[in-house]
Amino acid sequence: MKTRSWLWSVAFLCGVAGPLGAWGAPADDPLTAPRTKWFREARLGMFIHWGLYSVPGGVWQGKDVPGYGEWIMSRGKIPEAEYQPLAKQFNPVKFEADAWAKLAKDAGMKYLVITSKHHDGFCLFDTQTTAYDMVDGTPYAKDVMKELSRACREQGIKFCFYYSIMDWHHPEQTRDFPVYHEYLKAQVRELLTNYGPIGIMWFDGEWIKQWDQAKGRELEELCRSLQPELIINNRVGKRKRTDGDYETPEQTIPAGKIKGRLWETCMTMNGTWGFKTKDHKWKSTSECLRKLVDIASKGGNFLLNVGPTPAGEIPEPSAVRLREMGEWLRVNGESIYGTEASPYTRHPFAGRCTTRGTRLYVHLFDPKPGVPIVLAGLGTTVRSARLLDSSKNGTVQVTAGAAGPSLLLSTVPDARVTVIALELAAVPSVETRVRPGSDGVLTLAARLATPHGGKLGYEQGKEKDNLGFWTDAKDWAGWEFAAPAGEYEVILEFACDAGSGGSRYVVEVGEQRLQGTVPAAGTGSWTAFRRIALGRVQLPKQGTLAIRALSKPKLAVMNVRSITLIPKAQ
Ligand code: FHN
Repeated sequence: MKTRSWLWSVAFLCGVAGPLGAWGAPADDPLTAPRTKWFREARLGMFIHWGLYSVPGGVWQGKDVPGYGEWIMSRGKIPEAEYQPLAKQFNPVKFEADAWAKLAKDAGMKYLVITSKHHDGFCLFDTQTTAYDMVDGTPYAKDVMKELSRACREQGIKFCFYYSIMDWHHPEQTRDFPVYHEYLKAQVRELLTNYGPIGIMWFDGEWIKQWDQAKGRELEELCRSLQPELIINNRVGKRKRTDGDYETPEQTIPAGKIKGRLWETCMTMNGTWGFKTKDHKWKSTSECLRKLVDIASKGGNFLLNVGPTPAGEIPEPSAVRLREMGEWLRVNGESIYGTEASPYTRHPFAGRCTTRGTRLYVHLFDPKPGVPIVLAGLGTTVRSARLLDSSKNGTVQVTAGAAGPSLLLSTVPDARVTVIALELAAVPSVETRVRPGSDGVLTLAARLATPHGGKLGYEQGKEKDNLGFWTDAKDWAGWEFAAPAGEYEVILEFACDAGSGGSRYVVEVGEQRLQGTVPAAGTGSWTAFRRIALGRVQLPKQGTLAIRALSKPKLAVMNVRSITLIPKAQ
């Protein structure tokens, strides 16, 4: 054990302050600590799943094996004795560490996380703990991690390790865990000793029953004692909010910011982490960019995966998308890197926002020239506006309005995501409460609602400007409002396909409830909207109005375009 780590351990045991807080936890706050500054600004990283599973590429004995490519040993029920010989075929003669690091750089990625050891137990790094590794076990016989860590440092990319706690290869992982536990710690020591400064230890496979919170804490303590600047993900423990430095939602983007925690969404670019020869379900560059923007608008990072081939090449469809993302970021990156989350929890337009002090970046998805975009609820004065992409010499016209400033584009430089930088008179403040118009009528439009649940959401385009996909009766929608207190008539504007009628619903304001039933015959189609008076409510000066389903006998409850509240005096 290196002197330094021994001292840290002694210091820790004597209670001397070090990089450690309570047993393994950091002494600092990851949300503000200097050691996490690069991560909080990075926004985009490359995930790499590469190993023996890349050799079969999802096919075993001529048959397609379902599921992720890196799970082929398990999903294909391949005996260890038949899987291990793959090491003798793993000879990535086309691997070029510099090319991988340069592609990450060209993609605008600030860090790279690679599988040092995945669940199959094969080690891509040179380890003294087993011969089941790249150097002793393959014809390639070189330490690819040494090469890649060097290349990343030369490109200014943070080099990071993924490491699986679960290990299908080590016989003691299931039989005599303390033996395997020492093996695991010895390997983690090697990873944090032999490859220079490491940005992140990205643990995984923590779900095994032999792993628990205490072991997670001990592993954190070991990692932080070896590299005090290291960032560790929450899967070092059991993914509790106190485990590691940040949360790791996978293949999904949270509905909003994760309060009190740094976070990073990891996602495949097609349908698999590890290489599969037959998986061509590639996300488009536009989808990847819009996911990056959505994640940045909620203050998170995007860890986007590539699964290299057994020969050591990054699949061309991945490389094309990464280079196109990099081109977009070279023009618009100031609206992503180092920004803070949007002031909106619900964006009243097709797009997202990020902020930097008094600057508000408005990211528009597929905007149309000459069609105004209303930043409803933005109460801060706009001083100036400019397109980040000046390639089309476009202009932005800003008009103040009762609901909020509106933006008018003369041209659209990039339909995928067009970014407008607004200089404001102060830090942006958004009033998300819906207010009545000058006529006193309070119109709760679908685009201003907050849907709750996994399916119900806002639909826009063609004849759609409504809440739709209400296929889960537990989903509901709410509006925050501010209006003069008093009695209002409630008008619901809804549509329902002929075959999906009969649902019962309720509109609630505080304790007041107005119930209704969707006609059995619906309204004719999902876009044949009809208005119906539900009754009267007493509105408080501000509050929440909710619409919920009480029953859903068919496919979906209904589509909702708006709920209008007309003051009694009218
Ligand atoms: O089982 C792994 C999977 O193979 C992949 O590595 C993902 C990436 O985060 N993690 C686990 C599934 O949660």
